[in-house]
Amino acid sequence: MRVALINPKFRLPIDTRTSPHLGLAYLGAVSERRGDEVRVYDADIEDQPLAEFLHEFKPHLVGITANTPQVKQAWRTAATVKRELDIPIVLGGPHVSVVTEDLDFESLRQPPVDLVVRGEGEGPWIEISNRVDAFLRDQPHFSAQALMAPDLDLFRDVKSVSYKTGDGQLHRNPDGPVIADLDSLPWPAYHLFKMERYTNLQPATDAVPGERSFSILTSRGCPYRCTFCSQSIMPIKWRARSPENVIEEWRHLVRDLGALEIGVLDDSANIRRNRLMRLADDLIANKLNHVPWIFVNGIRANLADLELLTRLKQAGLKRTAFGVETGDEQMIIKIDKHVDHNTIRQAFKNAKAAGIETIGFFIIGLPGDTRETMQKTIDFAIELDPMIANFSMMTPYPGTIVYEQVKQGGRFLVQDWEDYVFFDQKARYEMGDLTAELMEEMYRKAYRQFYWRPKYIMRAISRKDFWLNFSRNVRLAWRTIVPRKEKTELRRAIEAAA
Ligand code: B12
Ligand code: SF4
Repeated sequence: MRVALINPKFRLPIDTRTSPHLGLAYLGAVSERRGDEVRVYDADIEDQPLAEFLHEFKPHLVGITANTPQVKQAWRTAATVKRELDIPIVLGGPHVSVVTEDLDFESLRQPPVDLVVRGEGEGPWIEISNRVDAFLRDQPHFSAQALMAPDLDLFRDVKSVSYKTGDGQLHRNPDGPVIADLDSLPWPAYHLFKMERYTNLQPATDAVPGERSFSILTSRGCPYRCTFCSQSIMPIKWRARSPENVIEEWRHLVRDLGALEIGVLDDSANIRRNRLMRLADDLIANKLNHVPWIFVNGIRANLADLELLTRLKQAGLKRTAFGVETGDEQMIIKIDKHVDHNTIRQAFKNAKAAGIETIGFFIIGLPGDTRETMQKTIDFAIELDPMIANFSMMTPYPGTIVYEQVKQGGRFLVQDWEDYVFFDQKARYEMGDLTAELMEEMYRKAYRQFYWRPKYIMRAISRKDFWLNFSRNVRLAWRTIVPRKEKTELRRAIEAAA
C-alpha cells in the first residue's frame, strides 16, 4: 500500500529554523516496517505543489500532523487531498488529541477528515493501515466513502481512534495502552525527508546544516503536569529506551548519517539518573562523544547534580535547557513546577561548573502574574545568566490547567488556532489586572533587559557561532527593539499560499 505523511505548512512569525518532523519520521518507519511504500510531504520545505505530488504518488492513505497553530492548515491540506483523490484522511498530533475540549470531533466535523488518532500514533496508525489494506485487497478501486460506510464500521475497535462514518456520525473509541517497550520501535525514517533542505533544531548548535543535524528521543512522557504545559500526546507515564537501544541509533546517526550535532528532544530526559549515567558511559566507551549534543527541551533542575552533569559533559553534552518559567517564589508553586528557586540556582551552577552551556525557558504572563512577579522573572533570568534566555508569551493551550483558568476567570484574545504561537509579541489572554498591554510591555522588556547587557553582548560576540550567524543575530537583536509584523499578515500569507 502507498501511504503519504504530510506536515502542513506553518512557518512561525519568527526567524525559526526547520527540522524534520520526528513524529512523522516514526510513523514513516513503522509504515515501512509494515511493508508500505511511504513518502513524506513536508510543506515547509517542499516546492512541488501538493496536487502534483498526490497525482504522482497516488497514495491509498494520507496522514496529516497537526499541532494547535497548524490545525487549520491541516484542514485546508485535507481539503486539497480530498479534492484530488478520494482516499481516507487521518489527522494526528497534539491538537486533535485534546478530548477534554472535543478537539478530535472538531477536526472530524471538517468534511474531508475521516479519522483522528489521539496520542502516541504508531500503534493506531498501523492498525488503521492494516484495515485499509485489507479492504483495498477486496476492492482495489475503493473510495473513502465506501471505507467509512456505517454498516461496515471498520474502525469500531481500533483504540485511541476517533472517526466519522459515512452517515456523519462521530465516534470516539477508548484510549489504547501506551507503548510499553520503546525499544520495539524502529528508528525514525530520516531517509524519507529531503534532509538538505532543513536547517537545524532551535535552539541547537548554530551553523550546522540540516542534513548533518539530527534529533533523537531517548524517553517519552513526563511524570509532571505543569499547569501551562500541553501534554496531550505523551501520557503521564514516563518510559525510556534502554541505553543499548539508544546507543545503536546514536551510532547510526554519527557513523552512517554523519551527524555533526544531535538534539535530544525528550520532555524530561533525567527522570532516572542511573539510566543517563549509563548512557553517558556508553557514549564514551563507544567513542561517540566527539559529536556535540544538546538537551533541547529542558531537563528537570531538581535532578541535575554536578556528578551527573560532569559525566554528561564528558559524553559530549554541549548545552542543556532548564524550564525555569518564573522568578517568583509563589508563582512557581502555583504552576505545579515542583522545584524551588534554590534548586534551579544550583542546577545552573552545576551545569556551568561542568562546562555545559545553558538555556533558560521563562514565561511572561502566567495567570496571577503582576508587574512585580514578571520583573522578578526577568531579574532571575539575569541572575542565572544562561547563554540563551527564551521568554515565551503565556499561551493557554487547550487541555492545560491554564486554559481552564482563563476560561473561568479571564478573556481569550486569540481569534483562532493560528494565533496559538508564543514566540510572538502578542498577549493571548487577559485576566484581572493582568492586561495585554502589561504582558506585552514586560515581554519586550524581558528581551531588552536580558540581551542588551554589556556583559551579555561581550560574551556573545566572543563566540564563534555568533559571527557565523551574524545577520540572523542582528535581526533577532533588532526585533527586541522594533515590534514584529502583525500576526494577521502571517495568516494572510498562509491563506494566500493555501
Ligand atoms: C521539537 C519540538 C518543536 C520543534 C520542531 C517541531 C517539529 N518539526 O516536530 C520546534 C522548535 C520547531 C517547535 C515549534 C513549535 N512547537 Co513544539 N515541540 C517540540 C517537542 C519538544 C518535541 C516534538 C517531537 O518530536 N515529539 C516526539 C514525536 C515522536 O511526537 P509527535 O511529533 O507529537 O508525534 C507523535 C504523535 O503526536 C502522533 N502524531 C503526530 N502527528 C501525527 C499524524 C498522524 C497521521 C498520526 C496517525 C499520528 C500523529 O504520533 C507521533 C508518534 O507517536 C514537543 C514536545 C513533545 N513532547 O512532543 C513540542 C510541542 C509539540 N510543541 C509545541 C508548540 C506549542 C510549538 C509551537 C507552536 C511553539 C511556538 N513557537 O509558538 C511551535 C510550532 C511550530 C510549527 N511550525 O508547527 C507543543 C504543542 C502543543 C499543541 N497543543 O499544539 C508541544 C507538545 C510542547 C508542549 N508540551 O507544550 N517544536
Ligand atoms: S513543562 Fe516540562 S516538567 Fe512540566 S509537564 Fe511539561 S514537560 Fe513535564
